[in-house]
Amino acid sequence: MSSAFHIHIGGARVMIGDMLWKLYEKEYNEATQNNYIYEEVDGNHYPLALFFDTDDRMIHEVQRNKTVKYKKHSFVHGKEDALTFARGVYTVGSDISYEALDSIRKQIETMNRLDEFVITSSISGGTGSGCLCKLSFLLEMEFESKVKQNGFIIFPSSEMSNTVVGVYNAVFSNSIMTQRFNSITMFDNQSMYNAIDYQLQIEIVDYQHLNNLVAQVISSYTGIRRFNNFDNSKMHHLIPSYGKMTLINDYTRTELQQQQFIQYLTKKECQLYQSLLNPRHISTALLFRQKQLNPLYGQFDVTLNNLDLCFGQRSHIFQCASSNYQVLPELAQMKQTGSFFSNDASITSRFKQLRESFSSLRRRTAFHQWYIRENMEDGEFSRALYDIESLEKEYNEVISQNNQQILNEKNDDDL
Ligand SMILES: Nc1nc2c(ncn2[C@@H]2O[C@H](COP(=O)(O)OP(=O)(O)OP(=O)(O)O)[C@@H](O)[C@H]2O)c(=O)[nH]1
Ligand SMILES: [Mg+2]
Repeated sequence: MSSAFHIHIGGARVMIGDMLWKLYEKEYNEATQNNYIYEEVDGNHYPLALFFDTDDRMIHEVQRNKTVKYKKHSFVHGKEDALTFARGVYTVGSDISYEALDSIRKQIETMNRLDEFVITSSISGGTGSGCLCKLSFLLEMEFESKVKQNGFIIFPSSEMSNTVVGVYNAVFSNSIMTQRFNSITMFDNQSMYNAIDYQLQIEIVDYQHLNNLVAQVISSYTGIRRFNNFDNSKMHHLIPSYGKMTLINDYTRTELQQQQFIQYLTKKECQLYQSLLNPRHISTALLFRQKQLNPLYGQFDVTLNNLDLCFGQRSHIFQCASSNYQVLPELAQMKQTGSFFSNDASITSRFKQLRESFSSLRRRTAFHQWYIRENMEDGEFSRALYDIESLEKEYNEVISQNNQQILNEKNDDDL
Protein backbone atom coordinates (compact mmCIF):
# COMPACT_ATOMS: atom_id res chain seq x y z
CA MET A 1 0.00 0.00 0.00
CA SER A 2 1.43 3.39 -0.95
CA SER A 3 1.46 6.39 1.38
CA ALA A 4 2.22 10.07 1.64
CA PHE A 5 3.95 11.74 4.56
CA HIS A 6 3.06 15.37 5.32
CA ILE A 7 5.67 17.83 6.59
CA HIS A 8 4.57 21.26 7.85
CA ILE A 9 7.51 23.62 8.33
CA GLY A 10 7.53 27.06 10.02
CA GLY A 11 4.89 29.06 11.86
CA ALA A 12 2.46 29.69 8.98
CA ARG A 13 2.58 26.15 7.69
CA VAL A 14 2.13 24.63 11.09
CA MET A 15 -1.18 26.52 11.25
CA ILE A 16 -2.08 25.36 7.75
CA GLY A 17 -1.24 21.79 8.77
CA ASP A 18 -3.58 22.22 11.72
CA MET A 19 -6.40 23.26 9.36
CA LEU A 20 -5.61 20.47 6.91
CA TRP A 21 -5.71 17.66 9.48
CA LYS A 22 -8.99 18.99 10.89
CA LEU A 23 -10.35 18.79 7.35
CA TYR A 24 -8.93 15.28 6.77
CA GLU A 25 -10.57 14.21 10.03
CA LYS A 26 -13.97 15.34 8.72
CA GLU A 27 -13.36 13.45 5.48
CA TYR A 28 -12.15 10.29 7.25
CA ASN A 29 -15.38 8.28 7.24
CA GLU A 30 -15.97 8.83 3.57
CA ALA A 31 -12.44 8.16 2.31
CA THR A 32 -11.69 4.62 1.16
CA GLN A 33 -7.87 4.71 1.26
CA ASN A 34 -7.18 6.32 4.62
CA ASN A 35 -3.88 4.54 5.02
CA TYR A 36 -2.53 6.82 2.29
CA ILE A 37 -2.12 9.48 4.99
CA TYR A 38 -2.76 7.75 8.33
CA GLU A 39 -1.18 5.00 10.35
CA GLU A 40 -4.09 2.85 11.52
CA VAL A 41 -3.53 0.98 14.80
CA ASP A 42 -6.12 -0.78 16.98
CA GLY A 43 -9.07 1.20 15.66
CA ASN A 44 -7.23 4.53 15.95
CA HIS A 45 -5.78 6.56 13.12
CA TYR A 46 -2.72 8.75 13.50
CA PRO A 47 -1.57 11.35 10.94
CA LEU A 48 1.63 10.47 9.07
CA ALA A 49 2.87 13.97 9.63
CA LEU A 50 5.58 16.14 11.08
CA PHE A 51 5.03 19.64 12.42
CA PHE A 52 8.41 21.27 12.51
CA ASP A 53 9.28 24.79 13.69
CA THR A 54 12.32 26.45 15.25
CA ASP A 55 9.88 28.23 17.56
CA ASP A 56 7.35 26.48 19.84
CA ARG A 57 4.28 28.80 19.99
CA MET A 58 2.38 27.58 16.93
CA ILE A 59 3.16 23.94 17.65
CA HIS A 60 1.70 24.22 21.14
CA GLU A 61 -1.42 25.64 19.57
CA VAL A 62 -1.75 22.58 17.31
CA GLN A 63 -1.20 20.28 20.28
CA ARG A 64 -4.11 21.94 22.09
CA ASN A 65 -6.45 20.77 19.33
CA LYS A 66 -7.99 17.52 20.55
CA THR A 67 -10.03 16.66 17.44
CA VAL A 68 -6.98 15.03 15.84
CA LYS A 69 -4.88 12.35 17.60
CA TYR A 70 -1.21 12.88 16.80
CA LYS A 71 1.72 10.65 17.71
CA LYS A 72 4.33 12.24 19.94
CA HIS A 73 6.96 12.01 17.17
CA SER A 74 4.82 14.33 15.04
CA PHE A 75 6.24 17.45 16.69
CA VAL A 76 9.74 18.86 16.59
CA HIS A 77 10.40 22.39 17.78
CA GLY A 78 13.00 24.71 19.23
CA LYS A 79 12.64 27.95 21.17
CA GLU A 80 13.34 30.82 18.77
CA ASP A 81 12.44 31.94 15.25
CA ALA A 82 15.14 31.54 12.61
CA LEU A 83 14.26 34.81 10.79
CA THR A 84 16.67 34.33 7.89
CA PHE A 85 17.32 31.57 5.38
CA ALA A 86 20.95 31.53 6.53
CA ARG A 87 20.02 30.91 10.17
CA GLY A 88 17.43 28.32 9.08
CA VAL A 89 20.01 26.31 7.14
CA TYR A 90 23.27 26.83 8.98
CA THR A 91 22.73 27.79 12.61
CA VAL A 92 19.40 27.89 14.49
CA GLY A 93 17.76 25.36 12.15
CA SER A 94 20.65 23.01 11.51
CA ASP A 95 20.61 20.54 14.43
CA ILE A 96 16.85 20.59 14.68
CA SER A 97 16.58 19.52 11.03
CA TYR A 98 18.41 16.28 11.95
CA GLU A 99 15.92 15.81 14.78
CA ALA A 100 13.13 16.28 12.23
CA LEU A 101 14.65 13.62 9.97
CA ASP A 102 14.88 11.25 12.91
CA SER A 103 11.24 11.79 13.75
CA ILE A 104 10.26 11.04 10.14
CA ARG A 105 12.33 7.83 10.23
CA LYS A 106 10.57 6.68 13.39
CA GLN A 107 7.16 7.28 11.90
CA ILE A 108 7.71 5.61 8.57
CA GLU A 109 9.54 2.54 9.75
CA THR A 110 6.33 0.45 9.76
CA MET A 111 5.23 1.56 6.28
CA ASN A 112 5.78 -0.79 3.38
CA ARG A 113 5.79 1.84 0.65
CA LEU A 114 6.27 5.60 0.83
CA ASP A 115 5.43 7.50 -2.38
CA GLU A 116 5.77 11.15 -1.59
CA PHE A 117 6.46 13.86 0.93
CA VAL A 118 3.76 16.54 0.85
CA ILE A 119 5.71 19.53 2.12
CA THR A 120 4.05 22.76 3.18
CA SER A 121 6.02 25.89 3.97
CA SER A 122 5.90 29.69 3.77
CA ILE A 123 9.23 30.70 2.31
CA SER A 124 9.41 34.34 3.40
CA GLY A 125 10.26 33.24 6.95
CA GLY A 126 13.67 31.94 8.04
CA THR A 127 12.35 28.56 9.18
CA GLY A 128 10.00 28.07 6.25
CA SER A 129 12.82 28.77 3.80
CA GLY A 130 16.04 27.60 5.52
CA CYS A 131 14.81 24.53 7.39
CA LEU A 132 12.81 23.52 4.35
CA CYS A 133 16.01 23.39 2.30
CA LYS A 134 18.05 21.68 4.97
CA LEU A 135 15.43 19.02 5.57
CA SER A 136 14.79 18.56 1.87
CA PHE A 137 18.54 17.92 1.43
CA LEU A 138 18.53 15.36 4.25
CA LEU A 139 15.49 13.64 2.74
CA GLU A 140 17.21 13.39 -0.60
CA MET A 141 20.32 11.89 1.01
CA GLU A 142 18.20 9.34 2.81
CA PHE A 143 15.61 8.42 0.16
CA GLU A 144 17.30 9.60 -3.07
CA SER A 145 14.67 10.22 -5.73
CA LYS A 146 12.65 7.16 -4.73
CA VAL A 147 10.30 9.31 -2.66
CA LYS A 148 9.01 12.43 -4.39
CA GLN A 149 9.03 15.82 -2.71
CA ASN A 150 5.93 17.86 -3.59
CA GLY A 151 5.65 21.37 -2.16
CA PHE A 152 2.61 23.51 -1.37
CA ILE A 153 4.45 26.73 -0.84
CA ILE A 154 3.47 30.28 0.16
CA PHE A 155 5.65 32.77 -1.72
CA PRO A 156 5.93 36.41 -0.64
CA SER A 157 3.08 38.58 -1.88
CA SER A 158 3.97 41.17 -4.47
CA GLU A 159 2.57 44.04 -2.39
CA MET A 160 2.43 43.05 1.26
CA SER A 161 5.45 41.85 3.19
CA ASN A 162 6.02 41.44 6.90
CA THR A 163 9.77 41.22 6.63
CA VAL A 164 12.40 43.05 4.58
CA VAL A 165 14.45 39.92 4.01
CA GLY A 166 11.44 37.84 2.93
CA VAL A 167 12.55 38.14 -0.67
CA TYR A 168 16.05 36.83 0.13
CA ASN A 169 14.55 33.88 1.98
CA ALA A 170 12.17 33.13 -0.87
CA VAL A 171 14.69 33.39 -3.71
CA PHE A 172 17.30 31.21 -1.93
CA SER A 173 14.80 28.50 -1.17
CA ASN A 174 13.21 28.70 -4.61
CA SER A 175 16.55 27.69 -6.15
CA ILE A 176 16.78 24.60 -4.00
CA MET A 177 13.15 23.62 -4.50
CA THR A 178 13.44 23.98 -8.27
CA GLN A 179 16.28 21.43 -8.27
CA ARG A 180 14.83 19.02 -5.79
CA PHE A 181 11.04 19.09 -5.85
CA ASN A 182 8.85 17.16 -8.26
CA SER A 183 6.20 19.83 -8.06
CA ILE A 184 5.80 23.24 -6.46
CA THR A 185 2.25 24.52 -6.04
CA MET A 186 2.51 28.25 -5.41
CA PHE A 187 0.31 30.48 -3.26
CA ASP A 188 0.60 33.97 -1.87
CA ASN A 189 -1.42 35.63 0.82
CA GLN A 190 -2.43 38.69 -1.23
CA SER A 191 -3.77 36.54 -4.10
CA MET A 192 -5.68 34.39 -1.64
CA TYR A 193 -7.25 37.53 -0.13
CA ASN A 194 -8.24 38.56 -3.67
CA ALA A 195 -9.74 35.15 -4.46
CA ILE A 196 -11.73 35.21 -1.22
CA ASP A 197 -12.95 38.75 -1.92
CA TYR A 198 -14.06 37.62 -5.34
CA GLN A 199 -15.97 34.61 -4.06
CA LEU A 200 -17.30 35.63 -0.65
CA GLN A 201 -18.70 38.70 1.02
CA ILE A 202 -16.79 38.61 4.31
CA GLU A 203 -15.90 41.77 6.18
CA ILE A 204 -12.82 40.51 7.95
CA VAL A 205 -10.67 37.96 6.19
CA ASP A 206 -8.05 36.44 8.46
CA TYR A 207 -5.31 33.80 8.26
CA GLN A 208 -7.86 31.06 9.01
CA HIS A 209 -9.64 31.80 5.74
CA LEU A 210 -6.37 31.69 3.82
CA ASN A 211 -5.28 28.51 5.54
CA ASN A 212 -8.62 26.94 4.72
CA LEU A 213 -8.03 27.64 1.03
CA VAL A 214 -4.63 25.97 1.05
CA ALA A 215 -6.02 23.03 3.04
CA GLN A 216 -8.85 22.55 0.52
CA VAL A 217 -6.39 22.51 -2.38
CA ILE A 218 -4.11 19.96 -0.69
CA SER A 219 -7.08 17.86 0.34
CA SER A 220 -8.25 17.72 -3.29
CA TYR A 221 -4.75 16.82 -4.42
CA THR A 222 -4.39 13.90 -1.98
CA GLY A 223 -8.13 13.23 -2.40
CA ILE A 224 -7.73 11.47 -5.72
CA ARG A 225 -5.55 8.92 -3.91
CA ARG A 226 -7.68 8.76 -0.77
CA PHE A 227 -11.10 8.53 -2.39
CA ASN A 228 -10.45 7.01 -5.81
CA ASN A 229 -6.94 5.57 -5.51
CA PHE A 230 -5.88 7.26 -8.77
CA ASP A 231 -2.36 8.27 -9.59
CA ASN A 232 -1.73 11.99 -8.95
CA SER A 233 1.85 12.11 -10.19
CA LYS A 234 1.16 13.91 -13.46
CA MET A 235 1.28 17.36 -11.89
CA HIS A 236 4.29 19.74 -11.93
CA HIS A 237 5.15 23.47 -11.26
CA LEU A 238 1.74 24.89 -10.63
CA ILE A 239 -0.55 27.78 -9.89
CA PRO A 240 -3.70 26.57 -8.15
CA SER A 241 -7.23 27.96 -8.30
CA TYR A 242 -10.03 26.95 -6.00
CA GLY A 243 -13.79 27.35 -6.01
CA LYS A 244 -16.53 27.68 -5.47
CA MET A 245 -16.87 28.97 -1.90
CA THR A 246 -20.13 30.23 -0.46
CA LEU A 247 -21.16 31.51 2.93
CA ILE A 248 -23.52 29.37 4.94
CA ASN A 249 -26.00 32.23 5.32
CA ASP A 250 -26.09 33.00 1.60
CA TYR A 251 -29.57 31.72 0.78
CA THR A 252 -29.25 32.79 -2.85
CA ARG A 253 -26.50 30.27 -3.50
CA THR A 254 -26.89 28.01 -6.52
CA GLU A 255 -24.72 25.29 -7.96
CA LEU A 256 -23.29 26.02 -11.41
CA GLN A 257 -23.74 23.83 -14.49
CA GLN A 258 -20.58 21.91 -15.43
CA GLN A 259 -19.47 24.19 -18.20
CA GLN A 260 -20.15 27.37 -16.22
CA PHE A 261 -18.36 25.81 -13.27
CA ILE A 262 -15.20 25.15 -15.27
CA GLN A 263 -15.32 28.65 -16.70
CA TYR A 264 -15.69 30.09 -13.20
CA LEU A 265 -12.90 28.02 -11.70
CA THR A 266 -10.45 28.86 -14.47
CA LYS A 267 -10.91 32.63 -14.14
CA LYS A 268 -7.86 34.65 -13.22
CA GLU A 269 -9.69 35.94 -10.12
CA CYS A 270 -9.79 32.44 -8.61
CA GLN A 271 -6.02 31.92 -8.93
CA LEU A 272 -4.22 31.70 -5.61
CA TYR A 273 -0.96 33.06 -7.03
CA GLN A 274 -1.87 35.87 -9.36
CA SER A 275 0.33 37.75 -11.77
CA LEU A 276 0.00 40.95 -13.75
CA LEU A 277 -0.20 39.14 -17.08
CA ASN A 278 -3.15 37.12 -18.34
CA PRO A 279 -2.89 33.37 -17.83
CA ARG A 280 -1.00 31.37 -20.46
CA HIS A 281 -1.73 27.79 -19.60
CA ILE A 282 1.02 25.41 -20.78
CA SER A 283 -0.37 22.34 -19.11
CA THR A 284 -3.30 22.09 -16.77
CA ALA A 285 -5.05 19.66 -14.47
CA LEU A 286 -8.62 19.97 -13.33
CA LEU A 287 -9.55 18.22 -10.16
CA PHE A 288 -13.27 18.02 -10.02
CA ARG A 289 -14.79 17.06 -6.72
CA GLN A 290 -18.32 15.87 -5.99
CA LYS A 291 -19.93 12.85 -4.34
CA GLN A 292 -21.38 11.27 -7.49
CA LEU A 293 -18.99 10.73 -10.38
CA ASN A 294 -20.01 12.85 -13.34
CA PRO A 295 -21.04 10.85 -16.44
CA LEU A 296 -20.22 13.84 -18.69
CA TYR A 297 -16.59 13.54 -17.65
CA GLY A 298 -15.24 13.30 -21.24
CA GLN A 299 -16.86 16.61 -22.18
CA PHE A 300 -14.77 18.61 -19.70
CA ASP A 301 -11.90 18.35 -22.18
CA VAL A 302 -13.76 20.41 -24.73
CA THR A 303 -14.44 23.26 -22.32
CA LEU A 304 -10.90 23.25 -21.01
CA ASN A 305 -9.27 23.15 -24.41
CA ASN A 306 -11.37 26.10 -25.49
CA LEU A 307 -10.05 28.27 -22.70
CA ASP A 308 -8.64 31.53 -23.92
CA LEU A 309 -4.86 31.59 -23.83
CA CYS A 310 -4.55 27.87 -23.44
CA PHE A 311 -1.86 26.11 -25.35
CA GLY A 312 0.49 23.20 -25.03
CA GLN A 313 -0.48 19.85 -23.64
CA ARG A 314 -3.97 18.47 -23.18
CA SER A 315 -5.46 18.94 -19.77
CA HIS A 316 -5.45 16.13 -17.24
CA ILE A 317 -8.83 15.73 -15.66
CA PHE A 318 -9.42 13.92 -12.42
CA GLN A 319 -12.66 13.28 -10.64
CA CYS A 320 -12.60 12.94 -6.90
CA ALA A 321 -15.73 11.19 -5.68
CA SER A 322 -16.17 12.88 -2.33
CA SER A 323 -18.37 15.39 -0.58
CA ASN A 324 -17.10 18.81 0.30
CA TYR A 325 -16.40 19.33 4.01
CA GLN A 326 -15.64 22.61 5.75
CA VAL A 327 -13.74 23.30 8.95
CA LEU A 328 -14.81 26.93 9.20
CA PRO A 329 -18.42 27.18 10.36
CA GLU A 330 -19.24 30.22 8.20
CA LEU A 331 -18.59 28.34 4.95
CA ALA A 332 -21.27 26.22 3.26
CA GLN A 333 -20.69 22.63 2.13
CA MET A 334 -20.96 22.75 -1.65
CA LYS A 335 -22.21 19.91 -3.84
CA GLN A 336 -19.35 20.50 -6.25
CA THR A 337 -15.95 22.10 -5.81
CA GLY A 338 -12.82 21.99 -7.86
CA SER A 339 -9.17 22.82 -7.95
CA PHE A 340 -7.55 23.86 -11.17
CA PHE A 341 -3.76 23.54 -11.40
CA SER A 342 -1.96 25.32 -14.19
CA ASN A 343 1.63 25.42 -15.29
CA ASP A 344 1.11 29.01 -16.33
CA ALA A 345 3.75 30.99 -18.24
CA SER A 346 2.36 34.32 -16.93
CA ILE A 347 4.28 33.45 -13.77
CA THR A 348 7.28 35.04 -15.44
CA SER A 349 6.11 38.44 -14.20
CA ARG A 350 6.26 37.19 -10.59
CA PHE A 351 9.78 35.84 -11.11
CA LYS A 352 10.73 39.22 -12.54
CA GLN A 353 9.42 40.98 -9.41
CA LEU A 354 11.33 38.59 -7.17
CA ARG A 355 14.51 39.09 -9.17
CA GLU A 356 14.22 42.89 -9.03
CA SER A 357 13.50 42.95 -5.29
CA PHE A 358 16.37 40.52 -4.69
CA SER A 359 18.79 42.69 -6.69
CA SER A 360 17.77 45.89 -4.92
CA LEU A 361 18.12 44.25 -1.50
CA ARG A 362 21.54 42.99 -2.50
CA ARG A 363 22.69 46.59 -2.85
CA ARG A 364 21.97 47.12 0.86
CA THR A 365 25.19 45.89 2.41
CA ALA A 366 23.90 45.49 5.97
CA PHE A 367 21.45 42.73 4.98
CA HIS A 368 24.03 41.01 2.81
CA GLN A 369 26.51 41.02 5.70
CA TRP A 370 23.91 39.59 8.07
CA TYR A 371 23.58 36.51 5.85
CA ILE A 372 27.35 36.23 5.37
CA ARG A 373 27.86 36.31 9.15
CA GLU A 374 25.46 33.35 9.36
CA ASN A 375 27.71 31.26 7.08
CA MET A 376 26.27 32.06 3.65
CA GLU A 377 28.77 32.43 0.82
CA ASP A 378 28.82 35.09 -1.87
CA GLY A 379 28.47 32.41 -4.53
CA GLU A 380 25.08 31.42 -3.10
CA PHE A 381 23.76 34.93 -3.85
CA SER A 382 24.93 34.78 -7.46
CA ARG A 383 23.55 31.29 -7.96
CA ALA A 384 20.14 32.17 -6.53
CA LEU A 385 19.95 35.22 -8.78
CA TYR A 386 20.96 33.16 -11.79
CA ASP A 387 18.29 30.55 -11.02
CA ILE A 388 15.47 33.07 -10.74
CA GLU A 389 16.64 34.80 -13.93
CA SER A 390 16.62 31.44 -15.72
CA LEU A 391 13.06 30.71 -14.67
CA GLU A 392 11.94 34.16 -15.80
CA LYS A 393 13.66 33.68 -19.14
CA GLU A 394 12.33 30.17 -19.67
CA TYR A 395 8.71 31.26 -19.25
CA ASN A 396 9.29 34.39 -21.38
CA GLU A 397 10.51 32.16 -24.19
CA VAL A 398 7.38 30.05 -23.93
CA ILE A 399 5.23 33.18 -24.24
CA SER A 400 7.19 34.42 -27.27
CA GLN A 401 6.86 31.05 -28.98
CA ASN A 402 3.15 31.07 -28.29
CA ASN A 403 2.76 34.61 -29.64
CA GLN A 404 4.55 33.50 -32.79
CA GLN A 405 2.32 30.46 -33.08
CA ILE A 406 -0.83 32.62 -32.73
CA LEU A 407 0.52 34.99 -35.39
CA ASN A 408 1.26 32.12 -37.79
CA GLU A 409 -2.20 30.68 -37.29
CA LYS A 410 -3.75 34.09 -37.94
CA ASN A 411 -1.71 34.49 -41.11
CA ASP A 412 -2.76 31.02 -42.29
CA ASP A 413 -6.42 31.95 -41.70
CA ASP A 414 -6.04 35.23 -43.60
CA LEU A 415 -4.63 33.48 -46.65
N1 LIG B 1 -1.35 31.97 5.07
C1 LIG B 1 -0.74 32.23 6.25
N2 LIG B 1 0.33 33.02 6.29
C2 LIG B 1 0.89 33.23 7.51
C3 LIG B 1 0.38 32.68 8.72
N3 LIG B 1 1.17 33.08 9.75
C4 LIG B 1 2.14 33.85 9.20
N4 LIG B 1 1.97 33.94 7.86
C5 LIG B 1 2.84 34.62 6.88
O1 LIG B 1 3.91 33.73 6.57
C6 LIG B 1 5.15 34.42 6.46
C7 LIG B 1 6.23 33.66 7.17
O2 LIG B 1 5.98 33.68 8.57
P1 LIG B 1 6.23 32.43 9.49
O3 LIG B 1 5.64 31.19 8.89
O4 LIG B 1 5.77 32.80 10.84
O5 LIG B 1 7.80 32.32 9.45
P2 LIG B 1 8.66 31.02 9.83
O6 LIG B 1 8.70 30.08 8.69
O7 LIG B 1 8.18 30.48 11.16
O8 LIG B 1 10.12 31.61 9.93
P3 LIG B 1 10.79 32.47 11.12
O9 LIG B 1 9.74 32.76 12.13
O10 LIG B 1 11.31 33.68 10.41
O11 LIG B 1 11.90 31.62 11.62
C8 LIG B 1 4.90 35.82 7.00
O12 LIG B 1 5.08 36.69 5.91
C9 LIG B 1 3.47 35.87 7.46
O13 LIG B 1 2.80 36.95 6.88
C10 LIG B 1 -0.78 31.84 8.61
O14 LIG B 1 -1.31 31.27 9.59
N5 LIG B 1 -1.28 31.66 7.36
MG1 LIG C 1 8.51 31.34 13.06
